[in-house]
Amino acid sequence: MKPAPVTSALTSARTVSPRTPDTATDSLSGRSVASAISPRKIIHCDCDCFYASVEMRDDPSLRGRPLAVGGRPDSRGVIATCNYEARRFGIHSAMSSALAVRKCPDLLIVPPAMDKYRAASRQIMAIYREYTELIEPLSLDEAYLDVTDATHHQRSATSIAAEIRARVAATVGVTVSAGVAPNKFVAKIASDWNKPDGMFIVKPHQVDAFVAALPVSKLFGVGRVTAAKLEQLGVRTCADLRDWEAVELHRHFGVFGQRLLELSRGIDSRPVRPDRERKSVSVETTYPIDLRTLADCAAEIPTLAAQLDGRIARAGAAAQIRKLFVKIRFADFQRTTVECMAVTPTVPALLALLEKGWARRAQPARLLGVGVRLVDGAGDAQPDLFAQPIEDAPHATC
Ligand code: DCP
Ligand code: MG
Repeated sequence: MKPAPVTSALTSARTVSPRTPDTATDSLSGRSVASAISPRKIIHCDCDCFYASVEMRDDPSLRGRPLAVGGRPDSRGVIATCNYEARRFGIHSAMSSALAVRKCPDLLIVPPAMDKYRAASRQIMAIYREYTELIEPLSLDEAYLDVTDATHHQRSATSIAAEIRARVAATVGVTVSAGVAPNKFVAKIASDWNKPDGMFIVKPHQVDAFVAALPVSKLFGVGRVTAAKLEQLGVRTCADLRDWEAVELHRHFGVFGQRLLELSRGIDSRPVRPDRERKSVSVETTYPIDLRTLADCAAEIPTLAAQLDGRIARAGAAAQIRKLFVKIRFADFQRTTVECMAVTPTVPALLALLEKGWARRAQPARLLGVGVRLVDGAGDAQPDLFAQPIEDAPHATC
């Protein structure tokens, strides 16, 4: 659902009040005091059907026809991604290749060539670095850029984003979609708005109206469970959420209630965290109802393992795994982590770790996480942002 046209500047006051969220980022991002009191300029860049774009670049005969990158349909292969022609048939990442071929018998599936994708990613990140040091890669094909203090193009983030898109297309041969906004959460949604090969700008005075029309499921940290709970409460859009009292939201969602309220008003003070070495990739879920038994926990492992596989693939980190771990937070908030040496996060290995961890307290669990630790110095200096839980992220800190 697209938001209503953004027409009024009257709505801006709550969202972009001069000092509120951005001052919090000051010490973390090292930004000047002057820039901290005006809205930030964040660009979220995300390549279009990244692996498939690289393949089409290298073999133009693949263009204009349904193409996927992934495993073979006859050996339980999975689709890593597909081009937009293939998406018209309902094909998407993580679908089994066998099903994809049933949906589109003309689909051509090529095997992944990670080295090529890593090389393209390095080139793209190098272009970003010409505009700002404040770059936070989220995966091989996705990054936040804080260009608040960038001096290019008379400080126009829109022009910077346009130039970056043109340069990546010309130099690397793939298209990047971009979102420009005063914070990460809005920039990320904006980059998806005109995909593929598009750009969407949300100016500070437009944030309030833009966010009001968004479904709550778009909010950072709102996964299926929270979205369903909100739906039960009659909350579908951010505008619906704004009608709620903080105390009521707290009653239903704990500390995440406050976060929900902020996000529904377009407030997101998370700084863009520049390159840190990526040390692990993980996913975790906080359950709305505690998992009472070991069997209940075990039943969740295949889902978590599948999510983890997707994250590892997106991070291009499969070759760098050295350990697996399972994290459990029990009903009494005590946390335990069990790990073992391994190079593949298989379900049986994760189940064995779960059993060990569970035995330490043997009481209901409110959160489960699974992850992999990577070899030291691995990757392209990308951060541990995959540690961000897939479902209901902020719950994990309650
Ligand atoms: N990837 C993967 N397995 C998944 C999801 C993604 O291997 N379950 C890989 C292939 C993608 C790349 O990560 O090309 C980037 O992931 P995105 O989610 O950004 O998807 P795309 O770039 O392919 O498509 P979009 O145009 O929607 O961004
Ligand atoms: Mg992408």
